[in-house]
This record gives sequence, C-alpha cells and structure tokens, in this order.
Amino acid sequence: MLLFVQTCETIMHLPDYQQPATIAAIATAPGTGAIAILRISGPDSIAIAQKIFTGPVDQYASHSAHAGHILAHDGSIIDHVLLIPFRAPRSYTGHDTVEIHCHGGSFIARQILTRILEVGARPALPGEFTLQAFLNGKLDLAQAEAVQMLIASKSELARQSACQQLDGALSAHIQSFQKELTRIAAILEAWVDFPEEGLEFTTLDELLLDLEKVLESMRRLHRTFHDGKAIHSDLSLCLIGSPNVGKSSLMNALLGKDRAIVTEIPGTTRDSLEEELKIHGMHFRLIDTAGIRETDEMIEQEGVRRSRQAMQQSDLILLILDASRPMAPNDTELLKLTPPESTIIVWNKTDLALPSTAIDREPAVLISAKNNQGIDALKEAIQRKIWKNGPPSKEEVVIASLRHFQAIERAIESAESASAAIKENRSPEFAAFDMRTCLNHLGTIIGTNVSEDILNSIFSQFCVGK
Ligand SMILES: Nc1nc2c(ncn2[C@@H]2O[C@H](COP(=O)(O)OP(=O)(O)OP(=O)(O)O)[C@@H](O)[C@H]2O)c(=O)[nH]1
Ligand SMILES: [Mg+2]
Repeated sequence: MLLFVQTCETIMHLPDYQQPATIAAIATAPGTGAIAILRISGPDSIAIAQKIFTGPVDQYASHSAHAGHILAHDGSIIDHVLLIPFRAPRSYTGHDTVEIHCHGGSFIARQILTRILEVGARPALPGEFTLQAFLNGKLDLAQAEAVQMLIASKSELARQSACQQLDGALSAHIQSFQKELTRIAAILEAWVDFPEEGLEFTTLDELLLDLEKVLESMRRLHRTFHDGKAIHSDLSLCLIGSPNVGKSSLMNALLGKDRAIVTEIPGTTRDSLEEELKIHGMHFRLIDTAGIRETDEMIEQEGVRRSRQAMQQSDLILLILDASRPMAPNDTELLKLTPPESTIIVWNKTDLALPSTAIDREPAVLISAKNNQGIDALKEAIQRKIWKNGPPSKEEVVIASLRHFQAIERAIESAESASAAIKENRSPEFAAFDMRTCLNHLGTIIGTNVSEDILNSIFSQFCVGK
C-alpha cells in the first residue's frame, strides 16, 4: 500500500514502513565503549520508556536528563542509565523521542533494545530516524543526505562541506533556482492560457535573458561536481616506478613514519602496501607498489601485475624516476603508460645528481626521499593537480552526490530545451512543459517531489540508529 502525503504543494509517495510508528535502535557503534546510546522515536516513545524505566517519564520536561534503572520483565535491574526525553516537535525526528544512555558494550545495549521491542516499539530500519526527520520537515532531502556525508567524512574539507550542506547552503541554491524558474514558468503558462494577449509583463528577450541567467548559475553548480567528488571520495595516490628508484622511501617520507621496507636491493617491495594520508585537508589512500620490470621470478611477477592494476585504478599517479642515473628503457615505457592528466613526475635522489634527461611533461618535482627534501613542494603539486582551478573556498557550495549531479544535469537540459523552444518561436506549450520538467528535476534534490524508490535508495545507505 502507498501513502500519499502532500508536502510543499507536490505529491510524495511513501512506502508503508514510513507511517509514524514508534521505532527503536542502538545509535552507537557496536563494540566496547564507555557508554552506548539507544533511541526510541514515535508517538508511543514516552509510554514505552515509562514501562521499562524506574522514574515517571511522562512527567519529565523535554530535554531533561534523569538517572534511573531499566527493568527486565521480572522487575530485576538490567542497567543503571541516563534517560532524556525530547518532546515533539523539539526533537531530531520531530516525533516524541527518548534517548537512553546505558553502560557501553553491545550486550547491555542489546538487552535494553530487546526490552524496548517487547513493550511495543519496532526495530528501526537503516536511516529511519533521519527519514522521520525529513518527513516531518525538520530537514530537506539534501540536508538529510548531508547527515550521512558528515558521518562518512574523513578529512577536514569533507567535514566542512557536509556541515555546509547540512546547514542548508545547497538547498538555498536550489530554492533560488526554483523561485526564478517558477516565475518564468508562470509567465509561460499564462501565455499558454491566453495566447492572444501575448506576454503581458515582460518581453520575450527579457524572459530569455532571465532564463539564461539561471541556467548559467545552474551550470556553475554542475561544474563543482569535480571538486565535490575530490572532497568526499577516498582518492587513491599510487607510487609507480622501476625497482629501486625510492618508491618505498617516498612512502615513508610522505607518511612521516617507517612504514615500508627500504633496502638497496631492487625488487624489495613485492606486494602493494596501502596507508591513509592527509594532505592539506584531503584524504588519500597512498599505495606503494612493487617496482615494475620484466622478471621470471613468480612472486615478483605477481607483484608487478598488482602494480599495473593499482596504476590503472588510481586517481593520481606519482611516477618516480631516479635522477642519479640515466633513464632506462623501463622508465621510458612507464612514461608512455601513465596518463599525463593524472600523473606527476617525481625525480628522486636529487641529493646525488640532478636529472640529466629533459622530459616534456608537467608537473615534475625534484625530491630526495632519503633526506626529506622537496616533500612539501610535492604535496603542493598534488594539491594543484587535484584542484584544477585551486581548492574550493570554505564558502563555495559544491555538489558531491551523483544523484544531485544527474538531477541538475537533467534540469539544465530541460531549461535549455525551453530556451530553444522560445527562440524558435514554437508554441509556448513546449517551453512551459520543459520548465515543469526542469522544476521537477530540481525538486528531487531537496525532496519537494521524490519517489519511494529515491527515498529507499537514499536511506538504505544510512546506518541503523541514524
Ligand atoms: N641517495 C639517495 N638514496 C635514496 C633516496 N631514496 C631512496 N634511496 C635509496 O635507494 C634504495 C632503494 O630505495 P627503496 O625506497 O627501497 O626503493 P623502491 O623503489 O621502493 O624499490 P623496490 O621496492 O625494490 O622497487 C635504498 O637504498 C634507499 O636508501 C634518495 O632520495 N637519495
Ligand atoms: Mg619498495
């Protein structure tokens, strides 16, 4: 069965499970910790908590904390807890909500959850608390998605950008497009209804100009997806080169710790090694690889196969060359294999000699991994390679989700089609239809019109308890 809910003047289809039931889940990660937190949300939250807690929960003020016991079916104590009621609508979900802070460790929290379910709640689905918040108008859909982005953030830039989206910066942009496009659409609709009167309030040229202005702003936002992806995804940074050029030494220098084995014997690294690396607020997976060369040795052959694979899959390649010796055919081969748009040439061992071969490739960085020289310049080069137009400022709104990217792309296509229909003097019905399609696509971003499928696919990616 489908529920139809009227929000923001559009119809939204909701699956059965989204009817206001009282749901419960453990909100903290499994494992040992000082405390664990359980959440109950829905119309019966207070009554359910009342049945298992030693104090008068129904008399507590909202947002007040109360120490007491959670009792088992036979009246015995399960745990000493802190209970906090949040009365509707002043809660995360907008429904009555109760938080129970119990002692850490999964066992106690699971026992309390079982008890809560026994007295009337049902287990929450992934992301269902945030879904309730969205359905109650506490958050729009882009903000709800930002909650998951915030939880998943691994770098300062990702945290900042998720926080900004949660605060509604992206939503404000979309709403401003919607406002102007709705005005243009209304004029076109009036023209459709009263064609003989023509355009009363504006000229065609003005209308086209206004539409082009919004289109340009939408295209600008659309272009930020490159930066958004760079901020929010785990970028892989792969060290590639012939044996013995200093890949593992560079890995250690970048990490600032002795992670990979370094010896003077070519072929020391046999397997790919992976470590997390932060550079200027960005998060990378740094991968050291086996030196690539022709070899009959079976283990090394497998290592070389993995190196080639890592090279093909990585977002950014550091191709290490040894400045203290002439270029070998192996190095030339690797130069051909690495795509210039995602490769930085790194001349290592410059403490011994400067490179004798000129390479027509930008950028090239001179370092000495052994002496820790040039590492900061290399980090700068990495940053420049990632941000083609410089790093986004704190205030800049970027889109990071493929869903948003595709919705804006479709909205732009429809608005362009409307613009073309007006320019070609086609009947105003065509442009009006395109404008409605454009507004529908924009609406899916903030959730003013979304299908059950979209909601399911978004919230199923959340953790249970969020
Ligand atoms: N002089 C000098 N020696 C270096 C430098 N970087 C690395 N080396 C030396 O070069 C040798 C090889 O270094 P590794 O870091 O093991 O080289 P690799 O590319 O990881 O080698 P494989 O794992 O065998 O492919 C070691 O003896 C290092 O001490 C450098 O900047 N200057
Ligand atoms: Mg190595």
